[in-house]
Amino acid sequence: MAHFEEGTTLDRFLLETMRAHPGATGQLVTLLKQVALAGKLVSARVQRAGLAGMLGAAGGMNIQGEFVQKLDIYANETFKRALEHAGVCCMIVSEEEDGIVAIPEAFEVGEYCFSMDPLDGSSNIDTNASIGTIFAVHRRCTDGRDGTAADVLRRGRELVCAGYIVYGAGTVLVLSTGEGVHGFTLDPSVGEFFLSHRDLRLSGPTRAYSCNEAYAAQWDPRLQAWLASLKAPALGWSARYIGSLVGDFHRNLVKGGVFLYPPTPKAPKGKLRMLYEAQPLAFLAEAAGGAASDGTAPILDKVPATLHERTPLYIGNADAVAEIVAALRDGAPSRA
Ligand code: P6P
Repeated sequence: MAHFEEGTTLDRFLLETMRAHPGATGQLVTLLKQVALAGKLVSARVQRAGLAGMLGAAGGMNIQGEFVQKLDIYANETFKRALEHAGVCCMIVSEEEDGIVAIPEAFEVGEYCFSMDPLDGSSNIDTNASIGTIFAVHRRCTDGRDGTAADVLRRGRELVCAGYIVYGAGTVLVLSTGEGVHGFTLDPSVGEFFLSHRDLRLSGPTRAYSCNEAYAAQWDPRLQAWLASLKAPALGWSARYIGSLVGDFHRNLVKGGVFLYPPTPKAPKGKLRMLYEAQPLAFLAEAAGGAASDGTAPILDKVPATLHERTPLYIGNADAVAEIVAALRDGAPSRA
């Protein structure tokens, strides 16, 4: 990959990365520029949410049975509008939409399928905690005008790109096309994303775990034993949990850590969704040298059966994910 100094704009990064791929048509660059535009619009609205009466529930319930916040609706519409007219997508899947969103007849379709959680962590909106947009991009594998479920119900290894935009103290877009993971921070004074986190890595051991421990008594006893084994003072582990997947994942990507959302009797398949949460973050984790598992198999090897399928998720530094998988298989390690 070409050498990019800090301060490179996202546009320059995308154009120069495209030039490194002679067969590139420019459609993916256009798609990601539209994602960046939508991210800027959502960021501006999130920053003003407290003032603009955008906090609080909008009243509806989405397919997940969750109370939909007004910003969820705004984010969903903004990303759909930014992508549907650009001639680069043949379908859109969203956490906020029951079924596939087709590209309106008035617009050309393109070769990409865009899956998103438009505003993950939205239950945290009125606490000013980090929230974000998570997205996954497949190249279509079907013919015809409109994309179908078959275009996205595939192994995550077939993704061409994945990323997220975290709306926190700053707005950071993190993405990968498989060759490294890079972060771009928005300078709202000029409306540009600048390269700020080149080649983020999840390598080496970690001593930070991230989970909702209130549910721990409901987990597999072997996982409970693994968690308990971390708490010997000499081991120096710490706990960090925001309750917003994109915020928890971003902290772990920048500082190291392992995130767990295990199944419980109430959520036997876990809470998080394969298509637009687990798969894109697993794509990023592996591209950064980390790992992501459902407890038995790599997330990227699984094929979702439905658009909104859920999965258990263990993701972050590879050594910690491997320990969790081993504990669920063989029981917790003895840390003599
Ligand atoms: P819990 C937010 O509602 C979310 O979908 C993810 O962003 C987050 O990781 C998870 O749920 C938090 O779930 O059960 O800990 O509140």
